[in-house]
Amino acid sequence: MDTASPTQTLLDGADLLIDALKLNGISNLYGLPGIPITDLTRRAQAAGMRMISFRHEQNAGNAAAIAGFLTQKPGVCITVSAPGFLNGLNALANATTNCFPMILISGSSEREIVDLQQGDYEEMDQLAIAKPLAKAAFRVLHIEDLGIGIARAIRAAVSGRPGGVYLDLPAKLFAQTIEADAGKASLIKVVDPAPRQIPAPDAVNRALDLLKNAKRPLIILGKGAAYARADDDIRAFVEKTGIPYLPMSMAKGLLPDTHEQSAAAARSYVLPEADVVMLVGARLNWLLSHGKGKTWGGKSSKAWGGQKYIQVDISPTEADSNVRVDAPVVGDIGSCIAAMLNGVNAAGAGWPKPSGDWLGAIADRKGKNIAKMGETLAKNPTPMNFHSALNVMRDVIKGHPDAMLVNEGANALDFTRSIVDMYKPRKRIDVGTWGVMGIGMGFAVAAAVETNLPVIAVEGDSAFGFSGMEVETICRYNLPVCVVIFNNNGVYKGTDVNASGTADVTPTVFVKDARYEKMMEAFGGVGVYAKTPDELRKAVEEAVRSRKPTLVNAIIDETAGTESGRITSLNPKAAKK
Ligand code: FYN
Ligand code: ADP
Repeated sequence: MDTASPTQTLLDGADLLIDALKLNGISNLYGLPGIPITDLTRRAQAAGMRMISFRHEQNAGNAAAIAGFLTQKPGVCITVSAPGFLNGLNALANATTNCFPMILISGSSEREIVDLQQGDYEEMDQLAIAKPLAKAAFRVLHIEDLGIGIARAIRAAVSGRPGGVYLDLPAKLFAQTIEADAGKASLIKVVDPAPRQIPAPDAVNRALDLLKNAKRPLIILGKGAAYARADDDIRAFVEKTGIPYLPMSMAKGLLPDTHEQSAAAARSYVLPEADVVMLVGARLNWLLSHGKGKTWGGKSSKAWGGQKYIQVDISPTEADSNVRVDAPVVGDIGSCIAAMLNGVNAAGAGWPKPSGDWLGAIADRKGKNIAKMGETLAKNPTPMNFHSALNVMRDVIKGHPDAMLVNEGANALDFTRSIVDMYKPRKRIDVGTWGVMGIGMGFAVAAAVETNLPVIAVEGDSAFGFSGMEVETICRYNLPVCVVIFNNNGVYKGTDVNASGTADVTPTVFVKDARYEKMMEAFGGVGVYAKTPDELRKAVEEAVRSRKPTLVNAIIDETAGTESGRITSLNPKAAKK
């Protein structure tokens, strides 16, 4: 900050950017300092913002993205130019794919030199590269436009279908100055950044009619429903209609997984049998087999199963993306569910409950699956397998339903999803729409920073490797994060052999009996080597109690695990010769 005259103060680009973010209620930044944003990160901290500094931009970006999901405010990630920007871009693309509101702000090199390709320091046309991977992308060249740039970025990130926004800030901008009064006057406090979008009454009635006449209705709740924070109305709608529901992974806990209407344990029964399916903030993408094929009772892999669909979504173009949607309800989930609930309430006792046959058949299938799971969980093999270790994690989360659960891996992901019940909304955060590995430590840091609740990250040993260096970040900020690594010595499992006869191990195998817990000890946290369920339980309980950064190296049978977990069919092998 310079003094232009005794009466007028000058603000520079960094000052104004910080003021613009703070004016809009953004108080946390995730990023990594370097040219040209080093001073910005220091000054943001000095100005009262929480600047969480990472070891790699991808992890900072993932942190910002999940902060957006957890708060409904855009999570902001700040990076240096070209390589730092590209590292953050992975997270931005993932945020866009998952509908998480996020803003990636990257410093960039001198426009005149970049555009003439004259070989500037970290030269790259970042705006052009970000565009196809972001919901929107903007560049600010003049300090007078910074307020507008931030306002546009915020609106683009959180309005309608949320997503990732890129904001390009050339280095020169940070040094530009403006008189303080003019600078302040140029800022915008965004009014109503995510306006409600009220569904049309005829669309609501069409959907209610379809649901009312269904014989075997099913509701599928997705992470859009979790994001929308319409928890009470969603629960009331499910309970008043009596319709069974299936939670997608990050919608687990929106209603407690132990709810009697949950059909999660009868998934492969309800999908093909349902006649009307109501999707709430869930897309009919690969995770739902595109609404087609054997999963849905179709006669071939591309065949429609005959279900009719209601789709509640904020994006008008989502309907019909995979199969015909008979009743699209376009609007924000809070307004849509409130309108539909009004219809159900108005019908009162006239609202038809699903038939006893349908509910009975689901209960039957559920009962069998849960009993089978109970038997598997009761076993106590040596070494531990995924089930005996997850039996512990299931108890821990039951005892601490407010704890945040981060989850990534292949088997470590798939088994955790079906074994560990969630009891409250937005407590489970995971690999999402892309099934991406590497979200773990970034999500864990942001979950701790944004909620101040204990965080437990259940990680496959391979998945952990993508962001493992951030255990230093966890220790540096003394965050209440307990990382539990399910260590079976490799990707999927640790027993593959190199068929070529050379000295290298096979690509899926890691160093045997790696001592991951020492990584946490190296930075002052607690490391635990756990070979039994008792040791695992004690370590995680203690971590939750003490809130000390902890890493538990949970030793799993290296023969446990299947290739690609439950999505083996997506990992084709060449036909055997
Ligand atoms: C579920 N199940 C249960 C329970 N909950 N049984 C008993 N008790 C409980 N509480 C049953 C459920 O009915 C299924 O059995 C089975 O457990 C698995 O349930 P899940 O996980 O809901 O279903 P499924 O088929 O795995 O779901 C498909 C999917 C899912 C695509 C939505 O696999 C998924 O989210 N995958 C993401 C994978 C990913 O992103 N991986 C990262 C890349 S790994 P049945 O009904 O008998 O089928 C790189 O290699
Ligand atoms: P899942 O992976 O859990 O099935 P998806 O990411 O596929 O969830 O789907 C989320 C859907 O939710 C997207 O289609 C998105 O447009 C929608 N969505 C996100 N936020 C809202 C909201 N506030 N209101 C309505 N729809 C929303």
